[in-house]
Amino acid sequence: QLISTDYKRLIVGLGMTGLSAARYCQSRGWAFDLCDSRDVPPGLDAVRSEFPQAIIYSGELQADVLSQYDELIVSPGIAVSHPAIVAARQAGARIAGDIQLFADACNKPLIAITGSNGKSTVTTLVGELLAAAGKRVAVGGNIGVPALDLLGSDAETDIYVLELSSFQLETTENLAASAAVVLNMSEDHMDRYQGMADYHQAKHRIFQQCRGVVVNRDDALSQPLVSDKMPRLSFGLNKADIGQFGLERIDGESWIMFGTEKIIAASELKIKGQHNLANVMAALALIKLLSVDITAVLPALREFAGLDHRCQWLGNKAGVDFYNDSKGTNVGSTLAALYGLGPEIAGKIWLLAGGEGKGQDFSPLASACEQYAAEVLTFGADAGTIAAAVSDACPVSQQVTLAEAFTRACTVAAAGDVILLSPACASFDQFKNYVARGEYFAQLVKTEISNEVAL
Ligand code: UMA
Ligand code: ADP
Repeated sequence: QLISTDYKRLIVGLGMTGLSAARYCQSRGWAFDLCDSRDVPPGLDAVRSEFPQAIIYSGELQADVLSQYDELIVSPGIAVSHPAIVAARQAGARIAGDIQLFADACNKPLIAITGSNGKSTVTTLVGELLAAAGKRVAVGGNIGVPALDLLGSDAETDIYVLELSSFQLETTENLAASAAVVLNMSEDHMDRYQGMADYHQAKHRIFQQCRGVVVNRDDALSQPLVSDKMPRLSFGLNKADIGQFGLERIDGESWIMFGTEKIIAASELKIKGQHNLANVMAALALIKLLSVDITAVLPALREFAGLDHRCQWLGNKAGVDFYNDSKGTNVGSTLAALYGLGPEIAGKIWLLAGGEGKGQDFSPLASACEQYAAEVLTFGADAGTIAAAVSDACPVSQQVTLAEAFTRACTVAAAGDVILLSPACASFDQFKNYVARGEYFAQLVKTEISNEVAL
């Protein structure tokens, strides 16, 4: 890259992404400064000693400061619509993100995955299937390891797999993925977007300069505007055409098919629910686009047990099953949990939902709750909003905390029922993150179950 030595870079945000970008720039010998909108960014002293040459600005982002720079490397937790960032852009600064820096440097095949739900499941599964096919694979992005950190072991990597959020895509101009997918689209992050069109536009940046696409036939909003000549594989919960993935019932069994070829029966998989069949097909399609032999990875597919906090079975007490779906942070994921579990159980679901609603419309929950929920027990900041959206469809009990909602559910659930935490909300009003919320719930369940043993 021919860039003048006085090209001025500012890394905006001192979270995981900002620090990985700083380390990356440092490793390349590029000068940079740092800033964070918090008065006291986390780990400030350590940052100061790791990057002694950088100016560090903290506190509310200032237009006059940001506008002095040629390039801003903006972290996903900061909206690019922030007035100071808009001013810098108008003053001529390039607005990039860590994923753009990664794309600029990456010269290996890249599988890029976004969508409203299922990203982490599909990303992990793709990683495991590629490893089973003998590929040296590096997995990261929104799933947890910043993309730039993966480049450290580039020499030992055959394929990169990135989970990408809409926030990361907003600051990415030309990803040039070998295979890219928008798994599905439903409302999320409406506190950061003007509406679905805006959110859709951010997600679809994943297809910029891509060389192959995977398409969800059941979701028009997932379908890319790319040339008909682009290599393309589709998946859907219906019968597949030749050369596509789909589902078929054969002798009473649901099968994942590739055209007319049987690939794997749903009963052979450890992960359950229709949404997970879609996830499996998406993963198979992504690796097939990279010419990986899918029959070779079927043993690994059978072994894949899914991730914690996603419709995870925790145990049973007196015929009541407990499920932790703390990663169900939007309406679409909670619907997947209700439609996934509802038809499989003898009784009804006691749904624990609530937290920070991110400006979502909760009304799509009503008909699934009417069909499958005994009661919706709401808690947290948006307890009232959710209650109002579903109260015409099913009984509702509004609580303050998750523990209170759980205690009530335990007293009223009967054998054959399920107690499900699938909040449809972010956790930040009452927990550090969805993991902390899920672990807290798992502890409540553990205590409840061990009480029975003690009796
Ligand atoms: N923050 C400020 N001021 C700043 C910088 C950050 O207030 O100047 C706040 C943000 O508002 C946010 C927090 O600090 O609440 C973290 O923001 P960040 O951009 O520094 O985040 P990172 O630590 O770099 O983590 C990010 C992703 N986080 C977000 O997009 C908010 C992580 O995804 C991701 O794993 C990581 O990069 C590595 O790529 C987490 C996430 O919640 C899991 N993602 C959202 C989601 O999945 O719904 C999009
Ligand atoms: P993401 O990384 O997009 O948040 P995860 O795989 O972590 O996706 O799953 C998040 C939530 O979405 C969980 O509640 C999970 O059960 C649900 N989910 C997973 N796959 C799908 C899908 N294809 N459609 C709808 N919901 C899904």
